[in-house]
Amino acid sequence: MSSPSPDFQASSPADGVGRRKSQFTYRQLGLMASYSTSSPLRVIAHVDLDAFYAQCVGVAYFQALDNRDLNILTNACSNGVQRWQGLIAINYSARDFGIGRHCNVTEAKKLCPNLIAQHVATWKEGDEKWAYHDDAPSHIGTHKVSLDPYRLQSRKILALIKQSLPTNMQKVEKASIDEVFIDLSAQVHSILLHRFPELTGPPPYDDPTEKLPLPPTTALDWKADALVDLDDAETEVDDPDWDDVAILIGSEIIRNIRAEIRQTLHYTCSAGVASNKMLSKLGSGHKKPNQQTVIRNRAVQRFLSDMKFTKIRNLGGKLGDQVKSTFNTESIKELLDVPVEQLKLKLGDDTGIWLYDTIRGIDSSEVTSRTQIKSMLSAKSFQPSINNLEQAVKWLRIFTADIFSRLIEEGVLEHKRRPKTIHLHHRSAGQTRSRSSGIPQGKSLEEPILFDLAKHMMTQIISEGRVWPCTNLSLSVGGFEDGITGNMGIGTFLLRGDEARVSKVTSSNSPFDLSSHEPQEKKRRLESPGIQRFFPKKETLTRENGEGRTDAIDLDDTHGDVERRMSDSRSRRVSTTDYMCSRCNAGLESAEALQSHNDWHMAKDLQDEERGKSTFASSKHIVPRSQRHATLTPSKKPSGSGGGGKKLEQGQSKLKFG
Ligand code: DCP
Ligand code: CA
Repeated sequence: MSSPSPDFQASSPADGVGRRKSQFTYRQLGLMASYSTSSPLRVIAHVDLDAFYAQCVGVAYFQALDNRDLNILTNACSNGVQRWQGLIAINYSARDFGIGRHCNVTEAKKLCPNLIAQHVATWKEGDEKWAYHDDAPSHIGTHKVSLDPYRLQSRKILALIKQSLPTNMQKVEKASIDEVFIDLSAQVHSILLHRFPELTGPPPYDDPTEKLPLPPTTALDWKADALVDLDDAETEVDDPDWDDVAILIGSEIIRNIRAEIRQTLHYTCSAGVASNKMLSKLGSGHKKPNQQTVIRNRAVQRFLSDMKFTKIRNLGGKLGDQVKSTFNTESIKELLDVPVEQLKLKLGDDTGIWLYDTIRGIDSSEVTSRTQIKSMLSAKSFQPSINNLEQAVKWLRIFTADIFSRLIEEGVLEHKRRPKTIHLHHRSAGQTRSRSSGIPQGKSLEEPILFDLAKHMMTQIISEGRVWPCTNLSLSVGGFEDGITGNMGIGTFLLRGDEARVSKVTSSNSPFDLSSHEPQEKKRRLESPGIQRFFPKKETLTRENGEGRTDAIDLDDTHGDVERRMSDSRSRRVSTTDYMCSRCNAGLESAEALQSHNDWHMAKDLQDEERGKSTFASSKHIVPRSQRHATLTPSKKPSGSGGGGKKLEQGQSKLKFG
């Protein structure tokens, strides 16, 4: 063992002797390397593309070398992307004219006559490929939005972000089509050790709970980052500690990544760098466009207290409304005065504690790289309704093309992942009929296979009679399998020939119907008014109903969809047969149904686990409260050590210490 540096020897025996120490321990530093959510030194970034669809249009023009529209790219020109008559993306130049998502195209053009409004790409009824159709805005009945062009750009950006990170440190979570979270902790940890060799040695007395030495005398140069002020903007009474240095390194990494995205792919984005996901997301939206905001731990209270809690993830919807009406305020500052007991009383224990932590900037949810899709859905509500098989088949062609292009993204052509089941839901006169089928597994999956299965299921539904007019059709695939799972080759999952054929199922026992087989206890949980009901369910679906947002992750609609399927099936109980689920004793009518049912359990477990992690992690008190306060409340260290007591500039750029 190498002997501790003289500095450590001087300071170890008793605090206060010799040089002051960091508030962080060797153990906490080490935890960064394993992305532990309990390290107070975590560095998390959120990157969000500015006016994303509008930039996609600019970049597309740029790539087509249309000089007129080079202006769009440089933001010198006002542009927006419309979906039917509404605007869904508006570049920042157009926003200067007061144009926002609340405007329709006519209103926007009044505000800015030179606005270039491009309609999103659409599938036209019967077409096999999406395209840009000038007449789409007035043909909502015969067109369906395609997100393919934006997904393609999104993929390129995500790939570039990953490439910019060390190969073994790519903890990146795609949060939506244009935003990602990146856990930079391990990379920052390795840079810290490289730049500050004094951190590499074993802790004094080999005790990992020993405090680190303070960072050396240096000035933290925050460059052009927007740095959130402290309570008293003119003073920085505390010396920088390793959390400040860690966040500074994180912001350097992010600045480089943003520059790379700009240079290589021509997109601007904004970012937030902080110690957790919630804060980093608030940071990326703080100053836009093309800026990054750093929220140091010491600035968290100030940053949050000026804010409305409805801006926080998961507090924008129903839960936010309930909190607002219960406590008669939208202000975080005012809500900070409400005792935790009161929050628990009014909102339930879990929600109360979660809220108490959240408004104090505490969030130990993990950045999860697992972006494994569990199901894909393509749907359309018809206004006016459709009335015959020919029309339905035209839409099924579009749905299969839409789903297949997403399957390609999932690596279906390279046999990385593929779905095992396909499901069709048909709605008429308030009644939903469903059919499911296994997807033949032995050979390469191709689009016509899905199309044929979809048509076959449609014909079966039609044979029941009374199916027109149809108000909604939706096609989905599920039961995804990796090419290789553990020791099991893909052969393990091959369906026998007869299993692959279309099987008739009733609505109530469709494997896609989350409610039909679910254990009573789980069903109760879904229906119970706990915190979960406020949060969107994370499935990857695309649904279009002529209103609202269409996105790769269309959360609210997914929720609605599950709810709808639950209530649809309540009235039709399953008649059970020979195949019994060992987990919940549900009876299934066939081996395939049982397998799909087991898939459902697995998917549900993963979903529960994922939701549990993201929403409840903080409420489980993973970080001891005492430690949280150490992180979040700048300790007023005695003056006389380092730069204590002096008036210092924002961000400590003039600090001298050590
Ligand atoms: N989108 C949509 N419908 C909505 C909102 C957004 O289809 N109601 C699409 C268009 C957006 C993209 O999703 O370009 C990303 O959404 P953001 O909320 O991130 O908004 P922007 O990227 O357009 O703007 P900002 O710069 O504010 O992030
Ligand atoms: Ca965005």
